[in-house]
Amino acid sequence: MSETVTLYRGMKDLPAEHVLAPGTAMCPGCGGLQALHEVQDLLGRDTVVVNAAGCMTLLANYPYTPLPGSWLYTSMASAPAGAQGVRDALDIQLAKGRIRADEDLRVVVLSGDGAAYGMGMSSTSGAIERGLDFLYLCYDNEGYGNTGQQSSPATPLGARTATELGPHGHAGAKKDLFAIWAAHRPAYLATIIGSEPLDLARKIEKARSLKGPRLIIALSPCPAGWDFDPQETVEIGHLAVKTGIWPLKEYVDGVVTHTRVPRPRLPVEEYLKCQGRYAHLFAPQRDETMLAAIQAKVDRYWDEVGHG
Ligand SMILES: Cc1ncc(C[n+]2csc(CCOP(=O)(O)OP(=O)(O)O)c2C)c(N)n1
Ligand code: SF4
Ligand SMILES: [Mg+2]
Repeated sequence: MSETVTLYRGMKDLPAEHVLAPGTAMCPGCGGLQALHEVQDLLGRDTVVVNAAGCMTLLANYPYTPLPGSWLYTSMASAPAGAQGVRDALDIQLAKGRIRADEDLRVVVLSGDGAAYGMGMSSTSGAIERGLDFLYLCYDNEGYGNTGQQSSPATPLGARTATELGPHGHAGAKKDLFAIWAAHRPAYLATIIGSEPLDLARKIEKARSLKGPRLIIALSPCPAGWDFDPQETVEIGHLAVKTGIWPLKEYVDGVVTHTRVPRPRLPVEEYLKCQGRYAHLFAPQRDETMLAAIQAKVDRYWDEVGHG
């Protein structure tokens, strides 16, 4: 008896009744998913997504992909190595004439901050060093969201997480992933947020037009991990930009440009006070020392980049 196995290239090849509505497995108001929706619309079908374990992994139900292109799942540490394998396979197919140039696919790593800022750093550094032609999209919800919002190397000062429930929240500072990538002199770097879709669209178009290692970091308001009402996602995104705690910027040819300079800059408290992860800074009494430290950090950043 013979059995026919059908290999699907992506959602576009699926019978309509099997197409999953993207986002059905995710928390309502997920800011990471909002950014991913916007980015996927711009990247289109000719894309292979290499996904490191995290919240977005829940989107895929084998053998179906949640995005219009293809989907490969890897361990947290190895998505850039997976991307190298996919890129090499495509290059071999091209060289052997098995696919035409117009059938080539774009290779995209999709990971959370735990993978991008931490566990996957070594394979990321190696991939950039080799000049791998890939786009790395990090949705940064500032913690290990999928496993209950434990602290990650992207958790900001003062935020409470499942592993830092003390009176002052997280004692460390958010790692500067943008600067770490910039030190490798990649082809392109940018920060985005789903609540600023025009800025996001321009940066994705720019990234699409370039070759080599490229990074996009999307701050991703996370109702479940940051403790806010899901309908506040867009407003919290706006406040992240208006208070200056999430600078929107890009890096091209060694030059960093800020694409939105918040003027006047709102006090950072406006952003902090709408999230339960910072509630301990306001009640039962205000933690003036920590609030001042967070504000000073934001002010120092903008002073240093000449927009104070
Ligand atoms: C080496 C390793 N340690 C722990 C886990 C369990 N784990 C799965 S997803 C996840 C959180 C990943 O965090 P992040 O990359 O920020 O993605 P998010 O869950 O926030 O989307 C963890 C710790 C794992 N898959 N591999
Ligand atoms: S935990 Fe946060 S990042 Fe993960 S799906 Fe829920 S809202 Fe999105
Ligand atoms: Mg995360």
